[in-house]
Amino acid sequence: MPANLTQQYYAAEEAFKKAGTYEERLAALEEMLATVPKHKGTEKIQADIKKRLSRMRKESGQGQGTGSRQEDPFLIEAHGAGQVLLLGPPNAGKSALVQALTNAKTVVADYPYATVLPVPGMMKFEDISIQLVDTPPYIPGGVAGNFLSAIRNSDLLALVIDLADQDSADQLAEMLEFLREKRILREEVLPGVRAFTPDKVLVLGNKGDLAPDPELIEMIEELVPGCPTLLAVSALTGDNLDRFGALAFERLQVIRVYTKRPGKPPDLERPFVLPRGSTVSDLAGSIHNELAETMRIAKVWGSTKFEGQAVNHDYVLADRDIVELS
Ligand SMILES: Nc1nc2c(ncn2[C@@H]2O[C@H](COP(=O)(O)OP(=O)(O)OP(=O)(O)O)[C@@H](O)[C@H]2O)c(=O)[nH]1
Ligand SMILES: [Mg+2]
Repeated sequence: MPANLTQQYYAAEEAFKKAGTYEERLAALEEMLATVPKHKGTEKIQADIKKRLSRMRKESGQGQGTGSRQEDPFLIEAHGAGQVLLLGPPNAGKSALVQALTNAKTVVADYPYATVLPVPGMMKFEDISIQLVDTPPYIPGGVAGNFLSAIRNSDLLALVIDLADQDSADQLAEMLEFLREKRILREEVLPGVRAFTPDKVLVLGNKGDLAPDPELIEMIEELVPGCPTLLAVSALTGDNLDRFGALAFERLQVIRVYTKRPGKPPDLERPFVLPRGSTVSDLAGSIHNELAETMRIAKVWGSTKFEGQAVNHDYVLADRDIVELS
């Protein structure tokens, strides 16, 4: 049976052949698996890719149960509603931003290259937490191998530039070009591929308090090809930092759902965070594996026409819905 491989698959295979590092080979193989058409004619190819993937992960200690994934300082375990990784040139204020927004103890210094390893912290947004990751500086031409894994593993990228630095537009353009070249940033991303569409990248123009010109933001947006959403902030004065939380929440594309037991008030303290588009069944599965099968009645307060309306298991939930499962 013919394999009928697609353009996307060939592009991933090409990236695999060109890959210079372990991380690039791994990412390309994952993409080959995601893009290979799934039918009888490609069974052998699929099996071969899976075999190579599992061998690579085993060799690097990333297989399940080895525990070494946790030990790699670049691979920060995700917590909260999503992980936002801050990336930017030396001295832009990444550590100061993470310090201003979370309880993390980051090193803020008036000299460059102060941060040597990623540091996570939790940022409060309304009733949930979003994880921020401070990182070592980005340097033109590249980052160390596992740094790329850290970038790919996050849910959102916040590129940090220094508005008081006259090279900030060039630095931003260069970072975006680097991400495109590494195929981390692209127009379309298939499920299972660790890469970002442009909406998953934000720019924080930091040191807004020192920005020389109020029109600087517009100038950068015009100068930088494909400039993502750019927000002027200041880690020092706290200016606009609340807008960053709201923007990150929106771009993570998640919803908060509260649960209640029959006859009891809802638990508004600890929402479940689910991808946008999740159904009542998805919610049940995330509470308990079996619940998705055993639940019979689901009632929703919020997005339904009536309060406490009984809905089907495939009902698509909205942010702030309250759900009673029984
Ligand atoms: N005026 C002003 N200074 C800031 C702001 N944010 C950071 N700084 C200063 O800029 C310098 C660098 O800040 P860091 O947070 O250490 O920068 P970084 O991007 O983490 O630097 P590396 O770890 O070297 O990559 C420090 O002296 C900070 O006090 C800001 O919003 N306004
Ligand atoms: Mg730092």
